[in-house]
Amino acid sequence: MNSFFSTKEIATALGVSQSSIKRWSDSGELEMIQTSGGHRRISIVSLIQFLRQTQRLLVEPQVLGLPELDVEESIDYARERERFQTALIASDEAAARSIVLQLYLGMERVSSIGDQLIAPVFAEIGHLWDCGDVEIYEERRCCEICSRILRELRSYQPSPATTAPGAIGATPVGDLYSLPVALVELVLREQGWNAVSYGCQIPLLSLEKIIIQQKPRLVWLSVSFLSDREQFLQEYASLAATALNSGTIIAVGGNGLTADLRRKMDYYMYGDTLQHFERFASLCFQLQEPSSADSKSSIKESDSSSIGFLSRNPS
Ligand code: B12
Repeated sequence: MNSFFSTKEIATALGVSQSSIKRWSDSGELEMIQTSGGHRRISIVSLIQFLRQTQRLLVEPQVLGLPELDVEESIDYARERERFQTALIASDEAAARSIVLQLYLGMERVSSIGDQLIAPVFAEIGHLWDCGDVEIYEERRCCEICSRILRELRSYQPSPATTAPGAIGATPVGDLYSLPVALVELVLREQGWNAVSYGCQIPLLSLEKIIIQQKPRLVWLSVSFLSDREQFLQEYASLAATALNSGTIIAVGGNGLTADLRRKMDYYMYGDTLQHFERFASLCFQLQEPSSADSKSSIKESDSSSIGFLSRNPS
């Protein structure tokens, strides 16, 4: 898929005149570059952000390699879940892609798409696998299709500002669940974080090294499956201590973190959903760099999505 388009292609896709495109570019609404040959070009990132901000609809999305979008329909997640599940299990990638892009271009936040579409549909696919109605290879194919769609969404997100706070995340060793950790990265990048996911199966000691070297403002851990809980708790305790000493805020989530496990862990925030996390992350985004001295007292004030640490020193 092209990442830069001419004003003519964009005008056709939007069903407007080229002079409108030039006007939006001159007013700064639609970012444009000029080639060395003096030709105006618009990146897909600028266009997608323009469409999200102006809620303008593409009348000929195929000109830009984007799927047909149902312009009339209002967002109904129950209907979208049914359609998304059917498309995934039928390996109809174009239909699955169109459903997610429609929501994204419709200004739905990534957290809503993750919590209200992707998580429940995959929970259902998991249930169908458990009942033998879906084969392992079908479940895997659904994951691969969804991973590609999330990668495409990431390619539409603007690059973070050079001054953006840093965030890193991963899943621990033994945890092969790639969708939730990728979704958290998208939620953070949508807020403007310089968020980088290290993907699956990262030794927590390795994450510690990144914290010491890069001093990110936030580290997130997505835990869907643990092969050895005691070993995880040990390694996690060391990670949390390093984060604490570096002034790095640690946030965790995932179906693998049962309540009894969480009681044995230290963290700033546990999120059942991405929408919980999104609110917490937006507060952390506005924060001044917490100095390591500040964070030298115990992390966990409360383990729901209340932002305990902001009232950590009520005294
Ligand atoms: C896809 C899948 C896999 C795939 C993942 C592939 C991939 N590329 O990602 C693979 C093949 C790895 C897999 C393997 C197994 N799986 Co599996 N798997 C699933 C499935 C169907 C979907 C999981 C998923 O990605 N969901 C989509 C994400 C986005 O949703 P989510 O995980 O719920 O995350 C949400 C929240 O938890 C939260 N969140 C998650 N992480 C974070 C992080 C932060 C910081 C925050 C704030 C929030 C947050 O936000 C998300 C969005 O709302 C689930 C079904 C289910 N109920 O979840 C079964 C499921 C989890 N698997 C199951 C099982 C049993 C297994 C195996 C043990 C099977 C086996 N015997 O081999 C292995 C374990 C292997 C391993 N070492 O990991 C069972 C678990 C049962 C149990 N009670 O523990 C389930 C529930 C299926 C079932 N119904 O039985 N699986």
